[in-house]
Amino acid sequence: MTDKDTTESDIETREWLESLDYVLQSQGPDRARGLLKELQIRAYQDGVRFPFTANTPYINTIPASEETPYPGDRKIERRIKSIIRWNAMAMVVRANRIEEGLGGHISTFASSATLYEVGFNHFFRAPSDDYSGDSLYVQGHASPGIYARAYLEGRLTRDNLRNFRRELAEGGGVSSYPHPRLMPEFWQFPTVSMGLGPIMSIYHARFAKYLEARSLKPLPGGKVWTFCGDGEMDEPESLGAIGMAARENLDNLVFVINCNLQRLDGPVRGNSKIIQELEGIFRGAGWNVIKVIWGSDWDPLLEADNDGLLLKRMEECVDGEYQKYIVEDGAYIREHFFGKDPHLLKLVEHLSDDELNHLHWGGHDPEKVYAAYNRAATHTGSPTVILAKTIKGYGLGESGEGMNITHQQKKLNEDELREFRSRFGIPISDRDTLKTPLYLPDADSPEMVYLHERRKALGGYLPSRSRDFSALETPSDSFVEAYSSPRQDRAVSTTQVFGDILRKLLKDKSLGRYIVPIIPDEARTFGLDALFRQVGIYSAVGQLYEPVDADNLSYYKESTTGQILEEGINEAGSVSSFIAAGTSYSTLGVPMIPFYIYYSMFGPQRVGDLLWAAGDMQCKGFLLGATSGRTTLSGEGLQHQDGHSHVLMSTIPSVVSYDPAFSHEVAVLIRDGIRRMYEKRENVMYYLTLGNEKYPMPVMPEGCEDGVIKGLYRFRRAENAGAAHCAQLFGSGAIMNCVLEAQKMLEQYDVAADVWSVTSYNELRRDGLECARWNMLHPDTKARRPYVAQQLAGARGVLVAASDYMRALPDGIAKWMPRALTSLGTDGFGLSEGRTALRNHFEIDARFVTLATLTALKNDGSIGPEIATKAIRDLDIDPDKANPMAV
Ligand SMILES: Cc1ncc(C[n+]2csc(CCOP(=O)(O)OP(=O)(O)O)c2C)c(N)n1
Ligand SMILES: [Mg+2]
Repeated sequence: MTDKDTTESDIETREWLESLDYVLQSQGPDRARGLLKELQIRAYQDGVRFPFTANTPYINTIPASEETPYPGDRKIERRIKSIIRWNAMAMVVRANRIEEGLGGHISTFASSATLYEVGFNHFFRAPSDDYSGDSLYVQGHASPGIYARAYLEGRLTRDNLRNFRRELAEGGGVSSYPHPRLMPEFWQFPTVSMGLGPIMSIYHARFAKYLEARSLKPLPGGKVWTFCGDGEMDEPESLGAIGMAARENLDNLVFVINCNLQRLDGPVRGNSKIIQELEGIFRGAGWNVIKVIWGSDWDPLLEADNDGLLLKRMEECVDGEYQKYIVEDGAYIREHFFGKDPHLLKLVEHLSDDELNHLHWGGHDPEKVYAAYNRAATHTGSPTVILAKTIKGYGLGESGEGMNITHQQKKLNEDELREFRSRFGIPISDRDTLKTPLYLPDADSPEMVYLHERRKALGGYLPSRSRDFSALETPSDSFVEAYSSPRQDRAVSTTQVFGDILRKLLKDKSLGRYIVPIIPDEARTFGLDALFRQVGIYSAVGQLYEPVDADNLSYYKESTTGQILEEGINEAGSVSSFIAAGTSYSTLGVPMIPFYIYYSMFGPQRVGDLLWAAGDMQCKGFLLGATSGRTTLSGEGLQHQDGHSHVLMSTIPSVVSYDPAFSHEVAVLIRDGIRRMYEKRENVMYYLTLGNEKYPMPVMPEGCEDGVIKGLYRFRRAENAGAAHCAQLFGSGAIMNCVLEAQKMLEQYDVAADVWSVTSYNELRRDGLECARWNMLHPDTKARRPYVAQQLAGARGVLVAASDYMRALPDGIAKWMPRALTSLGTDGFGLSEGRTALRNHFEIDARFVTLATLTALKNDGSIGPEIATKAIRDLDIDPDKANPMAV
């Protein structure tokens, strides 16, 4: 190309742009859009192909001309924000002076102070008599800023802030991050495990719509505001459900992504631009995207950018360069950013280096942030994401602002403290500054008056968590009676029993409407497809088609008032729904009872962190691990056979877990769960494993309810009480049948064995640990006896336990047993085989229970080794068989 060509194409470009300007000015954006579309079609017809882009130019989505005037007092708001900035910084610095390594973060809130403050002053509405209240998912590491505001509001004390990260200190402290379990009247949502806030908030917003559709939401409204980090968006959970949010038109949801371009180690996307990348992803998913990139002082420059050179420069710079402009001075910005083109240099020749250095980014400009929030708050039809460009460590001075180390910065030196103080105008003397005191303006100062007025106008203070809800009624005794004497000629599985119970509960006059069945595309596997017709599957749009199985009794019925949440193949989403339902007693003002039924293998080992967050959130509800048991689920193999979910569940303190064997046990436990969680209002979750092996269910032994709940009861005494030897056998889940069979086999070896049903090793262990602790702390009083020890006090003979789970479970209570315990279990990887072969492989069938019992008798000298050897022969056990634990 010659110079002449360049000039000609420049002129041509300008002419086209001027035409566009003319159309825009004279006929408005709709006409301009139509014209561009026409052009695009014509070009396409003529063979011009456009590369795919979901992006808009790298400028603010809302042009300055469309901004609404700022309704607040900018000056006072800046003062309030500055004081909050100072106190947030001071609490972290002080904590680390008291105890080195106590941690805390300064730079996250420093970058997002404006994002929060505009919200607190103008948008975040608290619950009131006629409004459900907004939900705030705060970036976990920004907690000091939220505490600092609550301090000004008088909701936290000076001591609370001084004891940041020292919750046990005198006067009470505050937790490191948002933890509803630790601060149950303050925090609602635990967000610090990155990625969980975004996905939980999406399902929370959807659950609010679900409750509305079912006319169960007590109050209207309630926006969900989710603050996340740009680095956090790399978590698969952060983006994993955004398609669902768009599909469900969640216009009650606003994501605010704090794009400070940095994460912990360095830049989020040094070589490209995170805002553009996220814009493409969210627009592609159907979200309303609002970019807040440039502050107001860039407006005149963009206005004067007639030839688009500034925009071109903005587009070509990568985040690594933008980060560099933060740490360098104005001269550097002039040379490296504007210096690329003489026209650009001319554009800023009226600005001093200092002014160039202080050109703001959008996320630090209240007017730009306000415009974005205002549009998000009024937008309908889809969720909104605001991508706000900010500076990590804003205001922390040279060693903090924009530096790669800033995330970890917990200390400021003397100069930095003074600079921070002066920059934000905190009225503290030079000498006092070094002590980093918390600063509280007088109660009647304009700042304090304004701050309270604004919150009053918005209904009260946030974040704030409610604990209250009206208790639900526990089902009556007849609920269990229905399962106490089942038909003996019919074999059923515990999954079927559960299905029956669920159907009954859904029909229950008082409880029915509060039940939320949640299924990740496995209803047919669990025989629950009849529920589709009975209560319908929730869909925001109902059913726009005639289902192929419309003639069937249990056809696939979708409905706007459907009760089932059918989440598709999505355990993370399903657990998030479970959390939304199980915490709605607090977050949405109505106690809902989720029953989340799933393949037990894809429980805690797949979504353990979300379940941990559920515990933190004081979630209630029932988790049903179906097709459980490493040998009970036959054929499926290594990646399906769960022999350890009870071990994993035992790590979550608020989970109460059971491995029931019989129908009466399932009924007793579900009734007890409703009683504890919804009548007594305990914030625990129930975990029940369910099997798919069918067998006739026995008659409920009289008086066993207490034992079922505590974890153990004698199910069947030996019929050969006068035998030479004794044993106590313990069984759980489907393996109870193997144990009962062994009881019979042992008769041939002159052993009288009692059989116990162990519904929960975890509960027995919890009780044992509690007794041991109490006894340690009260040596001079009568020692408490663990329940298991009490029950086995008079029991004679050797002790043998077998379950479809790892030996760690029975071994966990062995020390409270009267004698040594032999445990059988399913340690090792699974394999695909039939049930019988699997139980032989894992050495837990009736033959092995028999052999283990005889071995224990041999070990205590009751019988000779020849009897065990004979049993090996009688029972056709291969002593050289493969070791299931070998890898
Ligand atoms: C699941 C998980 N992994 C790692 C961390 C540790 N971590 C805490 S903050 C952080 C960086 C956060 O960066 P970003 O999301 O960009 O937030 P910013 O502080 O920059 O606003 C990391 C890696 C965590 N909290 N959670
Ligand atoms: Mg970041």
